[in-house]
Amino acid sequence: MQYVWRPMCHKDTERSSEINALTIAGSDPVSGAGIQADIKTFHAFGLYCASVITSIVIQNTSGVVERMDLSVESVEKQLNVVLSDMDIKTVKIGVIPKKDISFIVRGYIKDFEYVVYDPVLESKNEYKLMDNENLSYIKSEFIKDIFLITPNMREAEILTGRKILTKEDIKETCKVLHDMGAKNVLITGGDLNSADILYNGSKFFEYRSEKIKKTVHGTGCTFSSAIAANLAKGNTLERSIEISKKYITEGIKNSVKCGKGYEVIDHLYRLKKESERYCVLKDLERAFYMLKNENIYDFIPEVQSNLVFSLKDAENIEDVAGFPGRIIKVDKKIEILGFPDFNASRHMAGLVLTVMKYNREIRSAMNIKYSEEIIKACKNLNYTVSYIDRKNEPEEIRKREGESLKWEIDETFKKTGKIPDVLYDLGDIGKEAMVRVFGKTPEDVAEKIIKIHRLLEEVQ
Ligand code: PXL
Repeated sequence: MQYVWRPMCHKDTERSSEINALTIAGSDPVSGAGIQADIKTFHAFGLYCASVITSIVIQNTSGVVERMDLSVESVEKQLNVVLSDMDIKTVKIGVIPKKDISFIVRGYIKDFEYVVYDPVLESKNEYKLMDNENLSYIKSEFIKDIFLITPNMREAEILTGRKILTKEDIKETCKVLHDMGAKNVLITGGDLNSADILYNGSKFFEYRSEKIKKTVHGTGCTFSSAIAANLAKGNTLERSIEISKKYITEGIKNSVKCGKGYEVIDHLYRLKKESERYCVLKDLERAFYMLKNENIYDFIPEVQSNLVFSLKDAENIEDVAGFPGRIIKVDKKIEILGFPDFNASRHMAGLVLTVMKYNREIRSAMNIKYSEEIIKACKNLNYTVSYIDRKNEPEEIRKREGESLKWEIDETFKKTGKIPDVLYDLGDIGKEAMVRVFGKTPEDVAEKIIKIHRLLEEVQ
């Protein structure tokens, strides 16, 4: 099933325990892992996240240098004030450095619906984040109250004392952790290039994603928080892992180089992307009304027009928005048949994607009617204008639907070394002559077209 991003709106739920979550973990001052990662992740999925700190982990993107644990009293006081105030049934637990803290935490989470535990034992630079005495307590007692435990392979080895060399070893280790008391076990398989494996006491499930060759800070915490958030929203465990795997893969792909060491996952990438999509659609709508006010109906060609705008990191035509059904001419006016949307124009979207191969800043384009006067006006306005002769178009390009426009851009760039403001061709048998106006934004394109229109009106 296609995953559709849907942050939870508070109206979706009646119980406050479905909108609140808690993280009990260590603080990461560079905000990639720990408490900071957890808060961002829960919020990215539309939940409110309270945070109880167990330890201040002194670290930056290069690694941990020291651990300053909070006293058990301060952890208990934090739990007390938060849980006497907020209705919470979902918790994600990360770093618990000491046995006395584990003991107190255990008392508070007994009645929780979902306890997701990421057993953080050491940092990437092998700094210990849990005392040995606590490790024994976690293995013998703490694990019994856990709904889902999410160790990586190294952590699973330490918790069980078993060596993991094969996928079968991962499965056997899942069973051992389940026998130790965890209701569900998810061992992340990155270190062995394996899938992540979930064991629910009776069945195994495997989760794979495309491989991204980079080590990013904060992935473990973020993955387990995302799973907890999705459980709280009412998803099954299997679905929660599936959604979280996609979320984390996107976060890794778009990681941020914020310091000198490892890159950090972008926890809020989805929200940034959603707001960019909204702005792209709104910008198109605004530009359409600029053109409508100017009433450029006489610029609309026989095949009608479209105005498109692409997302910054567009990869395919689904990332380019335009007007469904095009911009049309009716009764000496321009009209649209629907509001701007993504994946609404194949030809013009393909054109802009090709343009962006050469210049990532030019993300918008519109096709208008060809006339000698329009081209003359463009030149008078000092626009850069390129002409392409479709007679030179190779037969194999001509035969393939949608390839001609891309060929025109490739040829233009080969010839001039740049993307012009305006590209025109004089058509061919069965192909109308056409002018395409390019710009950084739809407003930029609309302004260029409006200037042409005004100049022609002055002349008449
Ligand atoms: O990624 C594990 C982790 C979790 N939480 C905190 C950390 C680290 C790793 O360094 O510092 C607070």
